[in-house]
Amino acid sequence: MPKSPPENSALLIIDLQNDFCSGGGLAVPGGEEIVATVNRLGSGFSATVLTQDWHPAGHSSFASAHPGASPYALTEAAYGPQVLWPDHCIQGTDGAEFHGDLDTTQADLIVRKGFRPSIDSYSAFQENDRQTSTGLAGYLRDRGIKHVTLCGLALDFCVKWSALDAVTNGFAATVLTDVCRAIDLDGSKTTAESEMAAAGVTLATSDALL
Ligand code: VGL
Ligand code: ZN
Repeated sequence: MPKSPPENSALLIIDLQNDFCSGGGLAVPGGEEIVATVNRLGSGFSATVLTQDWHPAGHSSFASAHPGASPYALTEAAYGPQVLWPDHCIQGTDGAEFHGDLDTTQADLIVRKGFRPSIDSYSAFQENDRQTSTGLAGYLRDRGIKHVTLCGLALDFCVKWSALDAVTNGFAATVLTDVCRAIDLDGSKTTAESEMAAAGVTLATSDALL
């Protein structure tokens, strides 16, 4: 029997999609290993939200959209530095679907992000231009949510930015680090954990809830 999450608390499951799992376009090592635990986190939350990375073909964050560029290189977008990724999570493809074992029935809301051709969005709250809102903060506020618990992929990109923006938007945030996996570009996993801790995000493990 899962232990109760805090009152007015939402579970935010970040980008648990085929392309971030083994064999996917932007596979995060061990991405699929977290699915069973995510399912066990269960229904004790006041709200459960899934995010879905959802790019149009030829998205500006894809290296393939920049002639001569290699994946994982940095480019300068209109809004600042942007990592170029292998093609992933293209709208309507199998890679963009949630992992087949993920129990999506508990989700109240699916937030799609990264659908604007010229703006990437790591965060569930705010796109990479740091100005365009996804609407999630308003949704959570309207539902009386005060605290978000995050898990999913990838710890050092979409989970990190979502957790930091949760705090910026006035929510308390906890990241379940064992229910995340990282891309770990040049030590980005360790940096992400320090940045989150410094911003007041609580780093915890799922045994606090299971
Ligand atoms: C992600 C890179 C590009 C993520 C999404 O889910 O962390 N990373 N798109
Ligand atoms: Zn993406």
